[in-house]
Parts: sequence; C-alpha cells; structure tokens
Amino acid sequence: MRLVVTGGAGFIGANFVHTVVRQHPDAHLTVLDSMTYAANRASLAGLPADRVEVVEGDCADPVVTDRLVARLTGPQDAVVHFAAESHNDNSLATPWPFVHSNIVGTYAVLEACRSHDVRLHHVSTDEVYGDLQLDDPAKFTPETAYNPSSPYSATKAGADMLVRAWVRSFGVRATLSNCSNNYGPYQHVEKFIPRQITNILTGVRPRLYGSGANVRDWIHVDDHNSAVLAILERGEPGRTYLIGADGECSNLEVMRLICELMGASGAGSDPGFDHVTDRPGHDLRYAIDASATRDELGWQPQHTDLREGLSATIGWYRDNRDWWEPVKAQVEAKYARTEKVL
Ligand code: NAD
Ligand code: TDX
Repeated sequence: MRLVVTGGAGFIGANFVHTVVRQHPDAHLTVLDSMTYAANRASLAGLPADRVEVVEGDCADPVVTDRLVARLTGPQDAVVHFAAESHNDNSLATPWPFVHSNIVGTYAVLEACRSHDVRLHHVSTDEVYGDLQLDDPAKFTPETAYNPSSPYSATKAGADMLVRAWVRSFGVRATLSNCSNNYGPYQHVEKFIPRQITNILTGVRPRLYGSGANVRDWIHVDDHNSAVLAILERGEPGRTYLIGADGECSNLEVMRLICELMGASGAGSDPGFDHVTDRPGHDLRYAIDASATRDELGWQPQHTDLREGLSATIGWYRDNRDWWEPVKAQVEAKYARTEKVL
C-alpha cells in the first residue's frame, strides 16, 4: 500500500504517519507538506527512511501534487488529505492562506486524483456545521446543514463542497470525514490544550477565552486516525463519516482539569488562570453524533477517558520540551498583541 499524506508534518498527519508505520509493515508513505509554521520535521524523526519519504511542497501546486499522485497505481493506494491552515484565531487575522491551502489546495488534490483515478480521503472538521446552543439535544450528523462561522471553517466547508462535486460530477473515489476537536502529542502550542500545558511549564498563567462556557467535543488524535484508517479500509466512496468520541466538555472544565493535573490550581479565590478577551464570533458548542460511523465501520474510540488522555499528553509535553520550546515565546508574543486579561 502506498499513501500520499498531505500535511503529514502537522499534528494529526504526523500522528497518522506514525500509526500507519507501526500497524502496516507493507505501507510506504510520501508526506507532502509545505512546512508552514505549523509543521515540524521533528514530528517525523526516527521513522524508517525507506518507508517514509518527505517532500516539501505546496499541495496547491498542480505540478508537484500531480507528480506524486501519479505514482499511486496499486489497488490499495490512496491520498489522505490532511493539509490545511487549521487555526481559527489565525484565520481571523489573515484569511488568505486559508483560502489558498484549504480551497485551492483541495482543488489541486482533487484534480490530481481525477487525472489518475486515485482514491482520496479528505479530512475535514465538525466546524463546517456551525455551532449548537448549550442545551440543544441535537448533535451534528452527516445530514446537518453546513453553516460555517469563521474564515477557517468557511474554507473547510468550501473544500468539502469541492470534494462532493468531484465525486458526483467526475466520479472521483473520495470519502470525507468531519471530526471534532483533537488533542494529543505533536499539537502546535498555539492550540488550546498544548498552550495551557506549556504555559504552566514555562511559568506563564493559562489563558481562558471569555467565561469558558464554550463546549468542545474532545477526541484523542489516535482515535481520529483509527477512524480514518477504518474509512480507508471499509468506507464507501462518496460517503461522509462523522468522527467523535462523546467527549463534550466546557473550556472551563478542561482548564480546571489541566491545572489540577499539573498541580497549578491556584489558591483561595485565584483559580490559577486568567480569563482573557473572547474570540470574535466564537462558536459556542460542537457535538458529534458518530453512531453511523461506529455502526457501519465497526469503529470504536479507545481513549475516551479525558483525564487519562490529558495526563499522558501533559507527560508528552513535559518530556519533549525540545519539540515545542523554540516556538513558544513567539506564539505567546503574538497572542499578547490582542489579548487582554478581563
Ligand atoms: P496542523 O496545522 O497541525 O497541520 C497542518 C499541516 O498542513 C502542516 O504541517 C502544514 O505545514 C501543512 N500545510 C498547510 N498548508 C499546506 C499546503 N498548501 N500544502 C502542503 N501542506 C500544507 O493541523 P492539524 O490539526 O493536524 O489538522 C489536520 C487536518 O485535520 C486539517 O485539515 C484540519 O482541518 C483537520 N481537523 C483538525 C482538527 C483538530 O482538532 N486539530 C479536528 C478536525 C479536523
Ligand atoms: O488560549 C486559548 N484559550 C481558549 O479558551 C485558546 C488557544 C483557545 N481557547 C478556546 C477557544 C475554543 O473554544 O478553546 C477552544 C479550543 O480552541 P482551539 O484549540 O483553537 O480549537 P478550535 O477553535 O475549537 O478548533 C479546533 O478544532 C476543530 C482546531 O484548531 C480546528 O483545526 C479543528 O477543525
């Protein structure tokens, strides 16, 4: 099996590459990554060079993408498309890279798969569905109407629409998945959970947007990737699969848990963290109904205890300071330009 993994030097893509190398001794992977600020070559360190090839290139560049996709000629070969600009806060400051990578990039990947009749799995997000009220009994399903809020989620929604159109109009053999918030090793320190862990490790107070009432549906990255593998193996081209692990938690609850696990809960009336300026247009709640994916593919998440998953993730950031320390100060300086303690 040969796979082209776009965005394979980012958080979820790198974890995917490690998982495939471990679980599929027959697999050869080509990582296509433009090595933006979000990529880290160290995330792919130690992998066997004869099984993992790393190509630095833009998936929106039709020449490079077509050249790599053309090599996928076997029945199990596929493109797994993780590459994207992925951070909502950045999309509010500078939307263009999101349009380029998420929409133009997906277009180029689709055209290459169409030209060479190659199977594609497109990795997307629950954010395309917009947000839910806190007391809404409904969760997102594959039938929920798209209603994206931010430039990030709008460009992911646009990419999903391109994939669906290429399936219907050109018969491209593509599956889609929309997953909830991931956490785990190798996640960039700009994101909520690693930001708070590394703040505590560097003596900076953790930062909670607004009141912290917003709810995210957390899933361990390994569970996301096991679902992607199940879709590659057993998914039906043309179908959309929702991936989630029933991990709904408010940001305030996650923050308190991180502080407790790291012995940084503050004292007296001080909770140990600061409430800061809220994100403009901040989505209130995401929640995934993954029952169809579970029933049809026989997939089950394995890491459903958030306390356990967070403890292991904290341990990873403690043990891998070399991986995140070089970019930490720069990320905090960027946040400090707009963030005010409430
Ligand atoms: P990330 O930002 O950590 O990694 C993205 C990677 O894509 C980086 O290595 C970056 O260099 C690369 N990239 C960006 N533009 C590129 C381009 N034009 N050409 C080639 N490479 C490019 O993101 P992530 O959190 O690993 O997310 C991966 C995918 O999963 C994205 O499509 C994202 O929308 C989706 N997703 C993420 C989450 C989450 O919680 N992180 C949840 C659901 C879905
Ligand atoms: O310092 C922070 N404080 C805080 O309260 C940061 C960085 C975030 N937050 C809040 C905002 C969100 O409600 O925490 C929540 C999670 O924030 P992010 O980690 O930025 O994730 P989110 O915006 O929910 O999007 C993530 O999940 C869906 C990924 O970044 C997306 O790529 C994915 O599609």
